[in-house]
Amino acid sequence: MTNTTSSDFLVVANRLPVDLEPDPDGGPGTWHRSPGGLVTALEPILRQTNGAWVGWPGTPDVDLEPFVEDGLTLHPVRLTETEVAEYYEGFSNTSLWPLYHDAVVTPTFDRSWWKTYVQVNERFARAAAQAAAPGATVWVHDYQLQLVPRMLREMRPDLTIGFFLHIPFPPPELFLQLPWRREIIEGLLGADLVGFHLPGGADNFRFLTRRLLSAPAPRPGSAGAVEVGDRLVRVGAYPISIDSAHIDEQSRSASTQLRAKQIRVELGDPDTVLLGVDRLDYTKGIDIRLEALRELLEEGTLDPEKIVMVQLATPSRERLTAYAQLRDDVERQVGNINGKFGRLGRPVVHYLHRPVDRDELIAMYACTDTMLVTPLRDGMNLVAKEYVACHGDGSGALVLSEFAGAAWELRRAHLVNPHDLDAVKRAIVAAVTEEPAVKARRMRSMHTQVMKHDVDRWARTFLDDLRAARS
Ligand code: GDG
Repeated sequence: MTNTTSSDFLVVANRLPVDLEPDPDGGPGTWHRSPGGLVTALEPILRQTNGAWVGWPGTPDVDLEPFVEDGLTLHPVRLTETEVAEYYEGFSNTSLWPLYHDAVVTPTFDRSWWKTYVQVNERFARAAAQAAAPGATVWVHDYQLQLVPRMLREMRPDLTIGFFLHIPFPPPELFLQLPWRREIIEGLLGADLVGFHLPGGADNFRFLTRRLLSAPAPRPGSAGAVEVGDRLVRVGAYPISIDSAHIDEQSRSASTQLRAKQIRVELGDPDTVLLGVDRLDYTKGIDIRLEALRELLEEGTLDPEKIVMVQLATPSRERLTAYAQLRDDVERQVGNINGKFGRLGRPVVHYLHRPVDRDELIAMYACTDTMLVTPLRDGMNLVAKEYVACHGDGSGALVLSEFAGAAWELRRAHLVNPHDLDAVKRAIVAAVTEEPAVKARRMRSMHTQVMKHDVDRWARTFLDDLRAARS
């Protein structure tokens, strides 16, 4: 079914919330919901507002008309194989992604990737300009599309444009390495409101507008807005969240509780279940938690007969060298631990390199005693919040990196510096051995925070501020 009517509310993101999987026999292909934080966060809001979504369907070189899938109006943007390699894998994920994550892997800057990034951003801006009704609100997402706000404003000055960055916005000394730093800042300033997860990101951005564009310091009473010619661009912090009530309810359901018990039996009925859930990405610190576990087993602090760790590692960006390398390293670590401490039918680490379905994931959160979230840098980390939402009964414990955005709100977690291996080990031991009453107090306080600050509130706050910014 097609739908060509223009929309009053539009989301523009690199990926559509569904993936087109081509048929091997050349047929039209089938649609699947695609994984990832952004989709999880935005789907409920779009359904409530009857909005439309502009994005790439996940397969190169396909021409598709706008269509409606599962109640969502989708406007596919075509990318060629070369564009995927240069705009997405190249500039977005080999230049910007590592640069914005504290350069934990050295970013590569390539002039032809940049040209393709500009070209693809123009195509997204054009697609949005075509799909948006007069005076519509357009919400542009993430690091792949930082030039779209300015391009779209030039094409359609009638639109209200918001931009939200889902990954950290780096400190100036890192951002300034980018050869096209000025263009990116100018691109973002095309929006009426530029949002980040945390106030630190917003501060970094404001500083860079003064440093690179000589924007005047924000006027008192302007809530830190940046002056660009005769326009005022609002800048703010909007910590993203999850559909907390839904996850909370699902975790309490009889079927989830039953499955949670079964999982523990399938794992050999250990005293303690540890869990990690991540895209297989070098920013997530999967290797750090495995190293901590290995040392704790080696020293005898943890008993391999009593503890089990599950690591779900969703495949991600598999064609990039840094990701293939990480996979090898993680799989070697898992093999090492199991080779040394497992026995027949009883590995210590259960590792899955494939996505599991949502119901199974919730049951896993529910049956887990200690969740391990140890990124070196992470914009927010929805996994930490999802885990907390599943423990409204006060059970469970969370080990959380200080460098995940979630640490800003989840102060009662076992917060840890992931660069300090001894500290990670201490945090794991503390989480595993803490008195149940103390544990429950921590978890209940975090649960209250996550229930109150859900994704709905995040989106409403952003969109209210966007309306206010425009008026
Ligand atoms: C980016 C930023 C920011 C994971 N494995 C499975 C699965 N997931 C779901 C989780 C969660 C989502 O994917 C991952 O979200 P995160 O926030 O943890 O991480 P990124 O993908 O890196 O997201 C991040 C986010 O954007 C939102 O702004 O928080 O900092 O990097 O919802 O549950 N879901 C299923 N099976 C899996 O195996 N069904």
